[in-house]
Amino acid sequence: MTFDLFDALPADPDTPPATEPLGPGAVVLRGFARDVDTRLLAAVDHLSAQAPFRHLITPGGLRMSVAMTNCGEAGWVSDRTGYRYDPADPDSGAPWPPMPEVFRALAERAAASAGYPGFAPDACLINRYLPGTRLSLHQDRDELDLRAPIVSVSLGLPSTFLWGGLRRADKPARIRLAHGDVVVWGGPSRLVFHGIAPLADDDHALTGRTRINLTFRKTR
Ligand code: MD6
Ligand code: FE
Repeated sequence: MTFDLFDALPADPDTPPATEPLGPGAVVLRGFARDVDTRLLAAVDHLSAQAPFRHLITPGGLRMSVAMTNCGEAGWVSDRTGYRYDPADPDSGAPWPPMPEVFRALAERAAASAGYPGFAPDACLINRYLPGTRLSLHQDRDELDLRAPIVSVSLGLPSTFLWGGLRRADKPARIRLAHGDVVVWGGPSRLVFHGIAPLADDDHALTGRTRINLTFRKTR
């Protein structure tokens, strides 16, 4: 007879589960990106030297408080004419920088462990938050193929993620997202309204007074 000592140990009540369900087809993978965090952040510095962060203007004429840039074959942009995926950076006319392999591999690995094997993102939106920055409730619906999930990676300062419902008026749950957490969502949750509450001021060892979010999409 074999006896495995570890089978006898109860779950540590202080250790939260690594995978938390958020809704149907949506999960938070706690700390999933931590093993590559410094490589991701170095890549963000490199990418934003080529395609600088900027504050986009919404179709309604408001300047977004989140600063954004992109990498990959297409980048998400907004201006007075609307939202779109553009193969070029409108500020320079040049193609967006290619998606680094460490980005692509992480997104594929996260999607697979959330039940979406074979995720092949063609776009990565990079969001930068400073204290006070917020992102109001919205749906991600500019992608042609809504069967593919979205993979969202949080780095640096923690944030409060607002997770609503399929109607704008649904009251959102508040979910804490910390450095290295990855949210994967698709399926019945793909069009859920979501946002980020105003970022609290703090200092993070790797990013200072900044939160970085990477969202990977398959746009076509
Ligand atoms: C953010 N994220 O976490 C903003 N959208 O900074 C998003 O808007 C988002 O995290 C679609 C799917 C996952 C996301
Ligand atoms: Fe979004």
